[in-house]
Amino acid sequence: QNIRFDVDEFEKLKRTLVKYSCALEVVVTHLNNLNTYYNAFEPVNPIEHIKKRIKSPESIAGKLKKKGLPITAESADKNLQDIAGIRIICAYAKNIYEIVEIIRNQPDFTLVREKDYLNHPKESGYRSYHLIVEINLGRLFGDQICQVEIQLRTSAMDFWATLEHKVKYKYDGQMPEYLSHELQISAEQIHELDERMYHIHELVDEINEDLI
Ligand code: 0O2
Repeated sequence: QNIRFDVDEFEKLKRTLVKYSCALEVVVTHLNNLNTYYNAFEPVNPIEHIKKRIKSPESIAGKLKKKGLPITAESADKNLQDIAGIRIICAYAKNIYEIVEIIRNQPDFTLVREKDYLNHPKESGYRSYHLIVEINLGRLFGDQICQVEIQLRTSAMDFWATLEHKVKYKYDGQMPEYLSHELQISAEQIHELDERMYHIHELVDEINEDLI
């Protein structure tokens, strides 16, 4: 739909986004350290990979418009919680709760919101675990608080969400019924596949234990 910030607001937004980039790096560093820890000291690393992004100005403007909010830098800063976003891809859904627990207990972040779309999937079929954490950017930034969204999902859920997002974007939110139905069915199949893969993983673990 090409919603944009006006020139002055765009300049202000660029400055706001610097703050979010710094916050994103702080949180990513903690998560990368967790990844390093698992690789070095634990027999299995539940984290497959970590992705990060700063929401584009077009996407910020689109989301503000959708929510009926002013398309200004101040409004984005005040109302959007996912300007800085991190996605942690885990092998199995069970691993996600383990990582969530670690993030909850991380003293450098304050957890401000959690949504469990793993056990409570959206009507679309979307599954993921969402956390919003706050960090203090320190003296240089006048002790400003900044929010970062962390989404956790399996590779299969990520595959589904990426395709569904593309389809939704293509139809500008007006997805034909047959496509949303197809996507709901595939979301269920992906969920079953995730559970089967975990079952196989557990069986292999049992065999390994018997061999020891
Ligand atoms: P993008 O382009 O991925 O950033 P809020 O973000 O709090 O204003 P809401 O709906 O309360 O809105 O937040 P929620 O449910 O936690 O969802 C936020 C993000 O989760 C979305 O951001 C998507 O990334 C993802 N998401 C939520 N529902 C779906 C879904 O049905 N399908 C897919 N593919 N992704 C979903 P954005 O800004 O919408 O999109």
